[in-house]
Amino acid sequence: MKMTFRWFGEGNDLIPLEHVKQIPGVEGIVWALHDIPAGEEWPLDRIMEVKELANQHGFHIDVVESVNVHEDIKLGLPTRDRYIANYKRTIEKLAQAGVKVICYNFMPVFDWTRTDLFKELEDGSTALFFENAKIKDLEPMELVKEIAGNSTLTMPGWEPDRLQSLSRLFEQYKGVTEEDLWANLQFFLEEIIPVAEENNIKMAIHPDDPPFSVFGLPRIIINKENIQRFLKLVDRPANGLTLCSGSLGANPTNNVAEMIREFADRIHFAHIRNVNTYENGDFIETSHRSSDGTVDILGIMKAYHEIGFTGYARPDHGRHIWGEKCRPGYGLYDRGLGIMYLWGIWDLLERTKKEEALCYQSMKI
Ligand code: CS2
Ligand code: MN
Repeated sequence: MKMTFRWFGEGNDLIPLEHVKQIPGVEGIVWALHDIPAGEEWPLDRIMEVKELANQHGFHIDVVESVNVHEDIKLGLPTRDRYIANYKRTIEKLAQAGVKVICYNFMPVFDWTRTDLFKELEDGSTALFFENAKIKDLEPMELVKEIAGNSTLTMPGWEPDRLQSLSRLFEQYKGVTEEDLWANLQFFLEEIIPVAEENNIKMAIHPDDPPFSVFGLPRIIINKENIQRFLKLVDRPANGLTLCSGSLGANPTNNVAEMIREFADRIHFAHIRNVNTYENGDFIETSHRSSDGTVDILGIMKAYHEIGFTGYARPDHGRHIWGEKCRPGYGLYDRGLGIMYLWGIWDLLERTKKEEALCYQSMKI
């Protein structure tokens, strides 16, 4: 397992890379050019700047999260060709810089969706929260004010350019069914996967967060059956997954450990985090500890260990603790704690495996 840490870029992240370096075992930063609008080509000199900076701090830049997909591609509009051509050129440039995995998502309009960014937990920490009843009463624009208006930093998935055209986008998605979205995703994959292959890059789709329809918009990367279908759209290793335990775990019927075993060789990037789900459909993000939420983090780590996972991983979101002023969901402290929890489990699994092998050997003698 190659441990990484999401970092938003110089001047755009409140966490210095020197501090990230102090978390044990972090090899690389997960990054993006967050100011480039979806659909535009990423300039090589900007990519190289990030690489240089990361390398100076002893990090690699193997994983990009995300190269966002323009809405016209998801909508299947004729204008998609231009955006797909740009996407291909971005893949080529990222490959030139040594990038190995590109994370992206195919969620219409909104990326991750929550109703509160700073919901207080019993211990005084705060975390991202999704309130099912609240979302049903909200207009999309009200949610945007609640979310984007509550953060001084631009959050991934809530970029101003995306939100400006919100009402037009909702108009455009009227009548777009899940099957339409599948067809548009297939078209996109058939175009870009060969380019990814030629450039030795693995594409890794992020599941929809939450894994069910919000505001009546279609969502398709939501459960085991749909992921099986996704992988067959273009049945090649370069067409793979970012398996996000927190996103999928917001639906308690999703068994993430089982998915890890089934999709093993197609998981290029592991997002590991916990959420606590409630019967009324609400959920809150928690610490990584297994017993703090309803996602079986222990079982998930066992599954990764069992398949001999050598891909990239990162702690996903964290709570806001110890008075830290940070991006919603992306503080240093709780993600640092999360990494140590994951290493604790992983190291013990490694040790146990070695001891068992020794024991087996001595039994044979
Ligand atoms: C997120 C998303 O859950 C997550 O990892 O914070 O914004 C994620 O980065 C995108 O959906 C990936 O494309
Ligand atoms: Mn995730």
